[in-house]
Amino acid sequence: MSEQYLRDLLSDFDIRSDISNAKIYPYGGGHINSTFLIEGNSKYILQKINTNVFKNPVELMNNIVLVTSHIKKKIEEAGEDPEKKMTSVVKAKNGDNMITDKNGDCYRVITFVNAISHETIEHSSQLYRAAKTYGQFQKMLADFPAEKLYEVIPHFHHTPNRFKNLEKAISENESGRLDSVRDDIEFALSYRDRIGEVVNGISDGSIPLRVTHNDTKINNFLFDRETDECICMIDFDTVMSGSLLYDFGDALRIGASSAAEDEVDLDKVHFCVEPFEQFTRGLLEELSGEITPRELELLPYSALLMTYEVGIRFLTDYLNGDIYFKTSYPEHNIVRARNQFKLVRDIDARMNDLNALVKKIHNELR
Ligand code: ADP
Ligand code: GN1
Ligand code: MG
Repeated sequence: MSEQYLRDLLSDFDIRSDISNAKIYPYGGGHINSTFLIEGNSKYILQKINTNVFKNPVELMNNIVLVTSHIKKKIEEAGEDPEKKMTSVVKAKNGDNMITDKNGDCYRVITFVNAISHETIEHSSQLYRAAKTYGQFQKMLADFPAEKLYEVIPHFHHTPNRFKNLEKAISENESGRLDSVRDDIEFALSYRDRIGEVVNGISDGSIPLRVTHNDTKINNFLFDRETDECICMIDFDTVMSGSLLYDFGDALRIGASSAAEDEVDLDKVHFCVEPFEQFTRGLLEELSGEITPRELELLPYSALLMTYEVGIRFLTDYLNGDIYFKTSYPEHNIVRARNQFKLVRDIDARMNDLNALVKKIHNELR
């Protein structure tokens, strides 16, 4: 995709400000889509949607428009400017939510909220503010009709299903890398009996289904450049029915890690209690009236579960030959998997402390 190619694509979108001299460059650290910043008088995000991952981009874009419009309406009702607090999909000139080029590739333009994301956190208070933003996101979507959402990736956070995918990847050994990851596989398989709590809770009704984000890694929260206030969430590709526990756990697996998701030196990778405490406090301040006893009980477990789940997804992708996540070098996925597994060990070792901490915060807020 040359710069000129992207510039030509932009002329098909209904962009009202002059971007004829805008600079276009790759932006952000997402693992799925190809993201570009359009920097002219106004800024925009241009993304090539990864249609290997998202097989139904029209339905996906419809979900995003429905969810962001619903949220913007709530922001407006609260007397604030929705354009400053939430992203919008910029329509194509033909009225569609995206364009499909002659190669069948799909592109979308999203407004740029004047804020930045952090790949790792710099201060644990950022997690408190992120949790508040997440809690408000939950509240704003509480009356959203979930049946209007297309299930973009079925069983996205069904961990036992992810486990089966790992077993399949092991038996197929598509990449020929199996022998080099025996220890990692042994670790992953040892959790077989401990990964069903959330899906079981959803089945028996103790865990309610809600409209959830499903990809709450910390770089999907935007923070004000100057004040570091958490402005909003982005990356609504996976908004679907799900459990609050998915979002809680997923936010903490990077948010409470001492290091980047692909830090190679595992001595530098720890699960930190302080950001966990901050996120829990922020979330419970917003949602303690809504959260069920079983959800409350499983908050620490969900950090373990979601970190484990992503770990086995990286391992699976490594065995499959790096066909899902973007990678920058051949060992990238196994480095990520080992990093996540180090966190899993750490969370597991601290589970009693984390459980006690959640109870303490809950009691304080009652
Ligand atoms: P991916 O699915 O690949 O993660 P994202 O939509 O999360 O794609 O975008 C990748 C990164 O680009 C984000 O983590 C963030 O840094 C940046 N980004 C995306 N959309 C916006 C936006 N509207 N405003 C500001 N930054 C954005
Ligand atoms: C992907 O798109 P991004 O980079 O925000 C992935 C998440 C994983 C994450 C691991 C649609 O998130 O599920 O947790 O990588 N998104 C999708 O970092 O698979
Ligand atoms: Mg993202």
